[in-house]
Amino acid sequence: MPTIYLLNGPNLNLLGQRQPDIYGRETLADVETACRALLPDGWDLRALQSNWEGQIVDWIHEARETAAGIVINPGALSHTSIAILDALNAFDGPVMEVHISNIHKREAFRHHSYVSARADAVIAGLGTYGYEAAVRRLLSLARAD
Ligand code: DHK
Repeated sequence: MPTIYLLNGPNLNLLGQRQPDIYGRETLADVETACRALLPDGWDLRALQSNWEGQIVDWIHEARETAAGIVINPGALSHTSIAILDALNAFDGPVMEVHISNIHKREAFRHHSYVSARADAVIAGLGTYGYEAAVRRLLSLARAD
Protein backbone atom coordinates (compact mmCIF):
# COMPACT_ATOMS: atom_id res chain seq x y z
CA MET A 1 0.00 0.00 0.00
CA PRO A 2 1.51 3.42 -0.91
CA THR A 3 2.45 5.18 2.30
CA ILE A 4 3.24 8.81 3.08
CA TYR A 5 5.62 9.36 5.97
CA LEU A 6 4.70 12.38 8.12
CA LEU A 7 7.76 13.11 10.26
CA ASN A 8 7.92 15.71 13.00
CA GLY A 9 10.98 16.70 14.99
CA PRO A 10 11.70 18.14 18.42
CA ASN A 11 9.00 19.86 20.44
CA LEU A 12 6.28 19.26 17.89
CA ASN A 13 4.69 16.80 20.30
CA LEU A 14 3.74 19.98 22.19
CA LEU A 15 1.85 21.42 19.23
CA GLY A 16 -1.29 23.16 20.47
CA GLN A 17 0.27 23.85 23.87
CA ARG A 18 3.56 25.59 23.15
CA GLN A 19 3.60 29.20 21.93
CA PRO A 20 0.12 29.02 20.32
CA ASP A 21 0.57 32.56 19.04
CA ILE A 22 3.28 31.15 16.75
CA TYR A 23 2.28 27.51 16.22
CA GLY A 24 -1.49 27.63 16.64
CA ARG A 25 -3.89 25.63 18.79
CA GLU A 26 -4.20 22.48 16.69
CA THR A 27 -2.46 19.44 18.12
CA LEU A 28 -0.29 16.98 16.24
CA ALA A 29 -3.17 14.50 16.49
CA ASP A 30 -5.39 17.08 14.74
CA VAL A 31 -2.76 17.44 12.00
CA GLU A 32 -2.56 13.69 11.52
CA THR A 33 -6.36 13.37 11.33
CA ALA A 34 -6.57 16.19 8.76
CA CYS A 35 -3.80 14.65 6.62
CA ARG A 36 -5.28 11.17 6.82
CA ALA A 37 -8.64 12.53 5.64
CA LEU A 38 -6.98 13.63 2.37
CA LEU A 39 -5.79 10.15 1.45
CA PRO A 40 -7.49 8.27 -1.36
CA ASP A 41 -8.57 4.70 -0.66
CA GLY A 42 -5.62 2.36 -0.55
CA TRP A 43 -3.17 4.96 0.79
CA ASP A 44 -1.68 5.01 4.27
CA LEU A 45 -0.08 7.67 6.49
CA ARG A 46 2.73 6.78 8.88
CA ALA A 47 2.79 9.69 11.34
CA LEU A 48 5.81 9.83 13.63
CA GLN A 49 7.34 12.38 15.99
CA SER A 50 10.59 12.33 17.90
CA ASN A 51 12.69 14.72 19.93
CA TRP A 52 15.78 12.71 18.90
CA GLU A 53 17.74 13.41 15.73
CA GLY A 54 18.97 9.82 15.30
CA GLN A 55 15.43 8.47 15.53
CA ILE A 56 14.37 10.72 12.67
CA VAL A 57 17.37 9.56 10.63
CA ASP A 58 16.33 5.93 11.30
CA TRP A 59 12.74 6.61 10.17
CA ILE A 60 14.02 8.21 6.95
CA HIS A 61 16.08 5.06 6.33
CA GLU A 62 12.95 2.98 6.92
CA ALA A 63 11.10 5.22 4.44
CA ARG A 64 13.67 4.31 1.76
CA GLU A 65 12.08 0.88 1.61
CA THR A 66 8.42 1.73 2.09
CA ALA A 67 7.44 5.37 1.48
CA ALA A 68 5.88 7.00 -1.59
CA GLY A 69 7.00 10.36 -0.19
CA ILE A 70 7.97 12.20 2.96
CA VAL A 71 6.43 15.25 4.61
CA ILE A 72 8.85 16.49 7.24
CA ASN A 73 8.91 19.27 9.78
CA PRO A 74 12.31 18.79 11.40
CA GLY A 75 11.61 21.57 13.96
CA ALA A 76 14.82 23.15 15.21
CA LEU A 77 16.83 20.35 13.54
CA SER A 78 16.05 22.10 10.22
CA HIS A 79 18.66 24.66 11.16
CA THR A 80 21.34 22.31 12.46
CA SER A 81 21.10 18.79 11.07
CA ILE A 82 23.34 17.71 8.23
CA ALA A 83 22.52 14.14 9.32
CA ILE A 84 18.86 14.59 8.39
CA LEU A 85 19.87 16.21 5.09
CA ASP A 86 22.16 13.25 4.32
CA ALA A 87 19.41 10.76 5.17
CA LEU A 88 16.93 12.58 2.92
CA ASN A 89 19.52 12.61 0.13
CA ALA A 90 19.49 8.81 0.36
CA PHE A 91 15.71 8.76 -0.17
CA ASP A 92 14.55 8.68 -3.79
CA GLY A 93 10.94 9.92 -3.54
CA PRO A 94 9.48 13.40 -3.16
CA VAL A 95 10.19 15.35 0.03
CA MET A 96 8.00 18.18 1.30
CA GLU A 97 9.50 20.39 4.02
CA VAL A 98 6.97 22.08 6.29
CA HIS A 99 7.40 24.88 8.79
CA ILE A 100 4.26 25.98 10.57
CA SER A 101 5.60 29.48 11.10
CA ASN A 102 7.24 31.73 8.55
CA ILE A 103 10.83 31.04 9.58
CA HIS A 104 12.04 33.93 7.42
CA LYS A 105 10.12 36.43 9.50
CA ARG A 106 11.64 35.16 12.74
CA GLU A 107 15.12 35.15 14.32
CA ALA A 108 18.03 35.05 11.87
CA PHE A 109 19.12 31.60 13.11
CA ARG A 110 15.85 30.17 11.75
CA HIS A 111 16.32 31.56 8.25
CA HIS A 112 18.53 28.74 6.99
CA SER A 113 17.34 25.15 6.71
CA TYR A 114 19.74 22.36 5.70
CA VAL A 115 16.74 20.27 4.63
CA SER A 116 15.76 22.82 1.97
CA ALA A 117 18.79 21.74 -0.08
CA ARG A 118 16.97 18.43 -0.63
CA ALA A 119 13.28 19.28 -0.36
CA ASP A 120 11.20 19.39 -3.52
CA ALA A 121 9.01 22.03 -1.87
CA VAL A 122 9.29 24.22 1.20
CA ILE A 123 6.14 25.43 2.92
CA ALA A 124 6.45 28.05 5.65
CA GLY A 125 3.91 30.23 7.39
CA LEU A 126 0.70 28.44 6.41
CA GLY A 127 0.17 27.26 9.97
CA THR A 128 -0.76 23.62 10.35
CA TYR A 129 -2.52 23.80 6.97
CA GLY A 130 1.01 23.53 5.57
CA TYR A 131 0.97 19.80 6.34
CA GLU A 132 -2.25 19.34 4.37
CA ALA A 133 -0.86 21.35 1.45
CA ALA A 134 2.22 19.12 1.49
CA VAL A 135 0.17 15.93 1.46
CA ARG A 136 -2.00 17.27 -1.39
CA ARG A 137 1.11 18.06 -3.41
CA LEU A 138 2.63 14.63 -2.76
CA LEU A 139 -0.57 12.96 -3.91
CA SER A 140 -0.68 15.04 -7.08
CA LEU A 141 2.94 14.15 -7.84
CA ALA A 142 2.23 10.46 -7.27
CA ARG A 143 -0.82 10.57 -9.54
CA ALA A 144 1.19 12.30 -12.26
CA ASP A 145 3.66 9.39 -12.31
C1 DHK B 1 9.23 24.54 14.35
C2 DHK B 1 10.18 24.64 15.32
O1 DHK B 1 10.13 23.87 16.40
C3 DHK B 1 11.26 25.64 15.23
O2 DHK B 1 12.43 25.20 15.87
C4 DHK B 1 11.54 26.04 13.80
C5 DHK B 1 9.33 25.26 13.07
C6 DHK B 1 10.27 26.43 13.10
C7 DHK B 1 7.96 25.56 12.48
O3 DHK B 1 7.67 26.71 12.15
O4 DHK B 1 7.19 24.61 12.34
O5 DHK B 1 12.46 27.11 13.81
